[in-house]
Amino acid sequence: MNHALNIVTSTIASSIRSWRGTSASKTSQPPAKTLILFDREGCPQCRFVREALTELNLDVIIKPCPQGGNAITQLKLETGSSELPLLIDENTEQQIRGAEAAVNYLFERYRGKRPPKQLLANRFNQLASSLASGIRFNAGTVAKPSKGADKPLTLYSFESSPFSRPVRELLCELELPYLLVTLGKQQKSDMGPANFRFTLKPYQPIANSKRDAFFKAHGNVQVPYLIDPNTGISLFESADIIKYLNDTYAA
Ligand SMILES: N[C@@H](CCC(=O)N[C@@H](CS)C(=O)NCC(=O)O)C(=O)O
Repeated sequence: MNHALNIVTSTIASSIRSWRGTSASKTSQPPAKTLILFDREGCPQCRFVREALTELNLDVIIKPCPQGGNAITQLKLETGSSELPLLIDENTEQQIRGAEAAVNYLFERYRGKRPPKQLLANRFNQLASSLASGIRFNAGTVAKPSKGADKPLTLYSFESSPFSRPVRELLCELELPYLLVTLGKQQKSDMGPANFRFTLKPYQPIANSKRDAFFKAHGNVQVPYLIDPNTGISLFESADIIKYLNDTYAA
């Protein structure tokens, strides 16, 4: 797909989901062990869990399970079911299947309260999430021939980011596991693109946040940002990241 069209349809997908997965909690503490999510980017149910993870400011290791890929076959062999999403929390030794159960678990465990109803897998939200996948032509659903990667990649992103979604879709299609570092927006001045903040003052992320660490390392905060330990490459710019992933990993 042409990149401009890619970003337009991705923006529409985020709008259909009312930009859930944009804001991030200022108070959540990261768990000792990173959560793991068996996920399919284009799956309407999985989206609710990723939205919750951004809103709770929780990072997660994504194990992509596109249709027709090896990972979903392996998951079925190991757990007896290929139902997605599957959330693993090694901190509490919990395995939670299904979006509603996973979103409830995450909010209760990491926020001490019930999730907002917009993140629950009710009929209205399921319809909206299916439409969001539809407008993306169900990208991030079916496996593409891939060379695979030895080590997991790292992607900085937040769920509703229109520029990050096409990258996540491709990582899923290529079945490349990755650490998803969520950089949701924590204050008004985090809003907007990196070069056009909704503030007149110099941009300053909240002190000691993940955004602050990113800002100190790069002089700004912009997603998507990909780190590939397999090749030593790190990249900004969604179009460049997509080209890199296709050139390096598509078989
Ligand atoms: N040209 C860049 C644009 C990336 C961009 O504007 N990303 C937005 C999020 S969708 C961003 O980083 N905003 C600043 C922020 O979140 O702090 C690309 O294609 O990757």
